[in-house]
Order: sequence, then structure tokens, then C-alpha cells
Amino acid sequence: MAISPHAPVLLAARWPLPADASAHGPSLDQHLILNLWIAAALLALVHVILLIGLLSRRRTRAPRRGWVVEYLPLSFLILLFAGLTIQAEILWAATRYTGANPAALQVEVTGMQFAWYFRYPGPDATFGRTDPKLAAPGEGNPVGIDPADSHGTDDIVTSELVLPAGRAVDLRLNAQDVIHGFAVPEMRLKQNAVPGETIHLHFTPTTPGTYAILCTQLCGTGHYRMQANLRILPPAAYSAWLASKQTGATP
Ligand SMILES: [Cu+2]
Repeated sequence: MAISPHAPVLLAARWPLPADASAHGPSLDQHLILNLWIAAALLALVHVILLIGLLSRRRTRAPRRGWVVEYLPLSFLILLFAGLTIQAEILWAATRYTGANPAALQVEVTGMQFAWYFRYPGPDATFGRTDPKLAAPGEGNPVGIDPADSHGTDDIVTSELVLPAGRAVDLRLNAQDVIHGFAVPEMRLKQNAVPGETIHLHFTPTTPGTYAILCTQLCGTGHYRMQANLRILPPAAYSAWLASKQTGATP
């Protein structure tokens, strides 16, 4: 269910996109397919017009109503593509700027050469301060939590992203060294993680399962192995997972 089989793509009756497992995914897919149908229809139309032009007798005089064949179709195309672009921007912004849920689950995502780390704020619901100079993956502190900040003592850091199905999530993307690309095809999410910036990405996962988190920026020699798992659990299983992490975090 989670990962669609890609081998018989050419013969498959269904659209060969990865399974949709987020609330905003279907509207993005619909817009993509609408764009492809419009492009295919315009391609066919252009060839029909070209064929008519080739087969019809050549005119000896220039047509009087040039604007009908030039400016009218041009205006139509400008409006069509502007409309499609605006709709695409609205869909893009829905996971960045609009529709943020104040009650969303907060998780920090940190990309580094060549791994993803995920941090949950713990029972105090506040992330502790971090300092890249304190980052020490070998000592269990890959994101550099400052021990001097009491908010950080209950923070939970994991190498897999575990989220409950049906709840809004607000990811804050960071990068420690170079630009990494956070991408989960089944969630229809793709966003660069940039050093020195915190970029928010919000969405609601819907379908429990295990999905691959990829890095889509060529970030160094180990780029190919920069992957992590996203596990979407039913809410009760998520609560149990979080509780097990919290007891594990207490010294
Ligand atoms: Cu990377």
C-alpha cells in the first residue's frame, strides 16, 4: 500500500505516481494532471492548425483581421497559464505560508552530511537551544543541544521521523553544513533545508505506513545514502511510541 510497484509502469492502468498519503496530496495531483491534459490538448490543437495551414490554399493578401488569429489566442493563453500558475502557487503556499494550524505537532528536522535527525520538544513542549559547535553525533548529540538550557533536557532526538496519522504537523527544517533537500514523495513534500535558516513545512499525514525520506540536493559524496524513514502510525500507537522515547530519554 505504502510504496507503489514501479516495474510495470508503462502497462499499468493507474496513474504511476506514488501513493498519496497526505491530506493536501490529492489536490496537487489533480492540478498536475489538469496541466498535463491542457498541454496535450494544446499540442494536438497546434498540429491540427499546422496541418490546416499546410493543406489550405495560400492566400495572396494578408488577412484583414490579424488580431483574431494573433492577439485573441495569445490573450487566451496568457490568461490560461496565469490561472494555472496562480493555482499552483496557492497549492504550494498551503504547506508553507497559509493554513498553518497553531495546534500542530512541532518537530524539528536537521539535515547534515549524510543523515537526517528529528527532534521532538518533549513534555515541556519547548525546544532547547542548539549550537552547531556542540554537535557531536558520536556522543548522542547530533543536533548540538546546549546542556545549559533546561528546555533541552527532555528533547527527544531520533533518526526516524514518526508521526501520528490525521494530525497537523509543523516541521522546522534546518541544515548544519550544506543545502539538503527534504523530500517525501508519498507526502507530496519537497523543500530545501538551508544552513542558517529555519523553514516551516506543514501538512497532515493521512495513511499509516513507512515512507522513504530522501535528500534531493547533491550534498556531497555520501548523498546517495542520505535517507531516513518516515513512519506514520495510528494515534494510539504514536502515543505509545512517544511514551517509550520519553522514558528512554530520562536519565
Ligand atoms: Cu543531503
